[in-house]
Amino acid sequence: AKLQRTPFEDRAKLCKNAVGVALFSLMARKKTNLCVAADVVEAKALLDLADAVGPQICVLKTHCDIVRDWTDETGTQLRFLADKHDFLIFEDRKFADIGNTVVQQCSGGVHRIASWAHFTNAHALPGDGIVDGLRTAAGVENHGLLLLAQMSSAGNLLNKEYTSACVEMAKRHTDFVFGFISQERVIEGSEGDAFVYMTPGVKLSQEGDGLGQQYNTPTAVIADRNSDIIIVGRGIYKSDNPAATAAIYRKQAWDALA
Ligand code: 5BU
Repeated sequence: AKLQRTPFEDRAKLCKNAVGVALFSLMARKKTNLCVAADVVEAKALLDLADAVGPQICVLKTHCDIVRDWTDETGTQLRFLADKHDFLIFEDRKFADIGNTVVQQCSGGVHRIASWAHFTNAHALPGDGIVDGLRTAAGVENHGLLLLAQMSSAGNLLNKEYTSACVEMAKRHTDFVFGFISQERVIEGSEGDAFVYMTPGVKLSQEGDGLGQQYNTPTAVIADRNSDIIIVGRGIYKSDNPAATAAIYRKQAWDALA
């Protein structure tokens, strides 16, 4: 039997973090659960891609440290496009250090992530101090954090026990942590409805990349694994027409909710 899903607009009311509330609300309003992983290496290509796929997405995921000519203006322009097209910016930084260090890594350096990203993510490995550090770096208002509960890559070390520990950590920080990067929904029931689940490793054709990436289809991720948002990189930005391809992924992922 098909599981009963709580509508995103109702989940917005359960979430205790402002960015999580904004994300659930925008998904309900815009009717999209597609995140594009914009893994291109030049600022202009990143902004062009964001402008092209912007109408289709709820979230643009960045890796700012692969962009060879990143400047403060790149972040400013991304924020402009996020307002123009109504999407949120997620810097997939995967912080993994002690609290004091991640404060600097998130707010400072060349990238000043906290100044333009709506939210970022972290490994739970160092303990609760990483969450406290990132909360400090971000300021309390209008920022949020996802924890990496599961990964898509072959042979990863994030086993069931580790995933459970991530879930417990998230529950201790619901003011700031509003969800997970995971391969499936990792908290069942109404308690789990307060968190968002974003899943990478999604492609319509499922052969891997020779470097350990493992792919599932949008339908498998949303309908079978009960995740909320698909994250698609090469399946979209390497296609001949990223805007049109994004529309195809968007429709499949949204239809899989029904
Ligand atoms: P792809 O081109 O669709 O394979 O890109 C996937 C993106 O998601 C890429 O930016 C990765 O860094 C990111 N990713 C992932 O693939 N798997 C994971 O478990 C996590 C992030 Br966490």
